[in-house]
Amino acid sequence: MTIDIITLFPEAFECIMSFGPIRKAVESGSLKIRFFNPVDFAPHPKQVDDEPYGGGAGMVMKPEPLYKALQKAKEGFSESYVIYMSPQGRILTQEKVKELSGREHLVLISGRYKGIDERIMAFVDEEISIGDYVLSGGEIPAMVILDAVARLLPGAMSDPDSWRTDSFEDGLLDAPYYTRPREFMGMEVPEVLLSGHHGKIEKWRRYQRLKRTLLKRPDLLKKAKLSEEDRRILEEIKRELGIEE
Ligand code: 4GX
Repeated sequence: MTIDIITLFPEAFECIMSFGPIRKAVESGSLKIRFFNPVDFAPHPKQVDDEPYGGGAGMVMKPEPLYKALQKAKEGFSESYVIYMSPQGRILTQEKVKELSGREHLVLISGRYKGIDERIMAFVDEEISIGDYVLSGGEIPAMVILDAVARLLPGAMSDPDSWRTDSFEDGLLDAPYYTRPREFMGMEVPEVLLSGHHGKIEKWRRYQRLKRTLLKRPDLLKKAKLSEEDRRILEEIKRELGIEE
């Protein structure tokens, strides 16, 4: 797939492209990343922002350079999906990341200042937010999408099966992990993990995932894919913890 990023600061992406799954996805040929800087599409004197009509503090990104950058990015693609990174969008979820990873061409618009001229929204398919806080630009949100999408592409992960156990894959948080040494600062690794009994280990992990999700992110349980057995275990955990409903 191709991910195009429209930004005034393409250099900001260098560091995350230089290591890890993004680099691997690019090197293996499953991902192509390109940058389009609105400055390169602005006539002399290369002005990309201007004062808002109606007055008020802050600047707004002018529509023409953005539009031209967008048209250039879309050249040669029959189907492009254009995303504007903005706190007004729906909050990014793993489900959305998966959907995006199946597309042929994404264009991510990273705005600065107060935002972009509203008329550019006519060319945007979706607004996506990475959370309810205010950043100084859409670059970090675009990097978040880049990272989350790239790691799902073939060739991005050294262990391609690893995503199967990711948190959110079935709507639950992940189980706790332990590695060597067996004893650390007086704390032991749970016995079951050393038993070599795969059935028991899977059962323990499922139990831990359900318990963690209940305690740390109970909101996720409403949408999680739960079996009858899961629901029975959850009731048991609630009884153990004395949680009433
Ligand atoms: N998740 N920002 C966008 C410009 C802006 C300002 C107002 C629309 C309206 C953000 C986030 C985010 C900072 C990117 C402001 N756009 N983007 N930028 N949180 O905070 O995605």
